[in-house]
Amino acid sequence: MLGSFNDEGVFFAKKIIPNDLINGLLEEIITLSQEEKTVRGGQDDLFSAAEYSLLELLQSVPADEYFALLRAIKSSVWVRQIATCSGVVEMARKLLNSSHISQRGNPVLHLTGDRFQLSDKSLAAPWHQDWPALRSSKRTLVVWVPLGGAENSGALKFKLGSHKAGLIKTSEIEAVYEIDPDEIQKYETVQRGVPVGDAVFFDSLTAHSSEGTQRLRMALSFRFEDLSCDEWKKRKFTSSHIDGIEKRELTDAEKNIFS
Ligand SMILES: O=C(O)CCC(=O)C(=O)O
Repeated sequence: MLGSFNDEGVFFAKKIIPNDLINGLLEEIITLSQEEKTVRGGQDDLFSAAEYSLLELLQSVPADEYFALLRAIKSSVWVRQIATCSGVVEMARKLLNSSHISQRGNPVLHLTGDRFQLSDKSLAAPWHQDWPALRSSKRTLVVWVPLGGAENSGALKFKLGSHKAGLIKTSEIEAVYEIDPDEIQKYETVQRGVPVGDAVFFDSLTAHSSEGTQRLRMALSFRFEDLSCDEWKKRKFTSSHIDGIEKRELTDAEKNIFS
């Protein structure tokens, strides 16, 4: 497992998130975004109910109210519980090969879905590495946890082995640190559906992207840093990612961290 992760920069973990945590979060999303608080049923029903409630909300309140709710959901205790459940923390320790790990920044909520798009700008992410937005420990692990809609084209795409290239040149820093696809064409692309309950662990240098979807696809991401990283210690354990991304060009010193 560790060997293939070190080689490919991505690891698909099966059934690692307890169902009751995902269901608890979906029920909370439904409760907070609609008046009717009695939705019951299996996970697929809950996810469809969450999609319906969020869409109703989006169509009935000003955009800033909708965004405020999404921000509130991100700080839910259910999200914290998912990000720190024992299976996830143990896997992060193994993959980082360190027993001293941290979660410096806050979790992020990712949505794709045609009807959730508020402008002509897609909600999908172009090819990018996460490290430039994080700038914490040299080896930082990203965990991506779908809440629904990621069984097929809603899953992330990865460029296997691209983490070994260090920092890849970016063309655009407006939303994420976008990479020109030509820079990473030599790496094999993998897109594997991720059922609810599974999680994807990837190196923050592994290039990845997402596609626009028709229905809602919702996922959480959070990061683990290696507190025993000497290089990060020298940078006084700073990070560019606490509540959001501080968007700026990489300094020469930052570029040299991986050379
Ligand atoms: O879920 C998505 O659409 C994008 C996720 C992503 O790029 C990330 O977690 O870094």
